[in-house]
Amino acid sequence: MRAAPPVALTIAGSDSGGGAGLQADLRTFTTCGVHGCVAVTAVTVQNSLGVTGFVQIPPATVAEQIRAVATDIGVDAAKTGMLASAVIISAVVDVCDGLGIGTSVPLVVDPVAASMHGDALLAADALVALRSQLLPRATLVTPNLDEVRLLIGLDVQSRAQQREAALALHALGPRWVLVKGGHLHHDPECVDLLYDGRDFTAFTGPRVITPHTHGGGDTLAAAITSALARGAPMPAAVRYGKHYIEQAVTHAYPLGSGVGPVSPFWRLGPDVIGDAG
Ligand code: PXL
Repeated sequence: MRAAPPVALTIAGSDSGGGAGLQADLRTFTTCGVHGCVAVTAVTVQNSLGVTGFVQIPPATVAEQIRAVATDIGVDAAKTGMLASAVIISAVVDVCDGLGIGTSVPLVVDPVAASMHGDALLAADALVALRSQLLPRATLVTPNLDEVRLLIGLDVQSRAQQREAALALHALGPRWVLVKGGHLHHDPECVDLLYDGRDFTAFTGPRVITPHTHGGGDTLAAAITSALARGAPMPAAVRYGKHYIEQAVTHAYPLGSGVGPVSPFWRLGPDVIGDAG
């Protein structure tokens, strides 16, 4: 009998267009060699043009999904994406505390607040819960610059301010912070800054010019979570994630008449993808 692969759990919303959310997480886990489990938090109605609505899953059901997975299958690393509301955040925090998720099991928090079209995916009052309850339990938090502005009120315009943001975010309690520089559009490179309260590590890559970046943040966080599930130390996990997302953005494809997704296909062999890769 084969050995089981490492297991990663995503606590996230569904994207009917298949480009972001738990769909992006699962395909990233798969192409990173990790078995993916899911606790669904919300079901969004969306396509390439945006999100037109969503329903939330009852908080107790979110918690029960996490418990069902952790107590039988086991979780090597977990990540959160769209959490929708303060009551879901509280339920997630409570159940994770009892299961060692965020302590013995690494927890990556992608502080998703809105879609790239600007549609809200997190209630305004839930920001407080995210900041005060979830961030202190995060092994890693991975904000983009819009999320930095929401979390700490700093409008980052430079690499120097990226450092400032990392310091302020780390003070909220996560073990590691990754301030992503993808939204510094005037910067010819794309620098993601990792900070553990002591050392800064800059992960520098090319800026890939494409309109199709839907699911990019989810994909990066899921690739990092996959590496953590395999036991990689944080800097190596972020390096792995950075390489994964660079390739995924390079291979992004159009879908519908709006914004297409980043692609996991680059990880599959040419016999599978043909010209699509
Ligand atoms: O990419 C952030 C994100 C996460 N989760 C869901 C989403 C989106 C963006 O649209 O729809 C469900």
